[in-house]
Amino acid sequence: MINEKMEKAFNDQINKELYSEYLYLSMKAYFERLNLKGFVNWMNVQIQEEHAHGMGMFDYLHQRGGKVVLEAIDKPKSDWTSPLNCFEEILAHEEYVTSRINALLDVAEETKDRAATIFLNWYLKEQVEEEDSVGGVLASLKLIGDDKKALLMLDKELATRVFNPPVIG
Ligand code: OFO
Repeated sequence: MINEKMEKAFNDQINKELYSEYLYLSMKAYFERLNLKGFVNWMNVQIQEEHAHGMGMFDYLHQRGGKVVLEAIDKPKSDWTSPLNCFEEILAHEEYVTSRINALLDVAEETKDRAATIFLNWYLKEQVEEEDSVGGVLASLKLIGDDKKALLMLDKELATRVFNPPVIG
């Protein structure tokens, strides 16, 4: 049976993962408006990944005999000033999520929940990948500046991203 404090921390994080899904859905709508279909595809993959992250914790909590309590999901913003501005915010968001996973690991340590530590290590590794992949797109956008042709080339590249359902834990 999972400790109450750990259970609460997991429930908070499920909400954050589902908020991430919602945020990327809003960003997908932004890129639809810009008609940048490769960026739309990139967001689509991100949306599915965030859903998988949330559901991974949802399933894990049940596996550990815990209770899932869903809270309201915050409203994401719906406008950005540019693709660069959007990706700057994504990186900041992912860094925040990384800090939350670290906070969960602190609770796991505090409550001596070794099983949760092992499970959460997967999420920490995933965050390293997320920050790296977002950082890569952000670096390209900085190089591109106002070059519309280069932006379209990046859009083509982002169209190739595919979702591979993660094996969590
Ligand atoms: Fe779930 O990794 Fe992004 O937020």
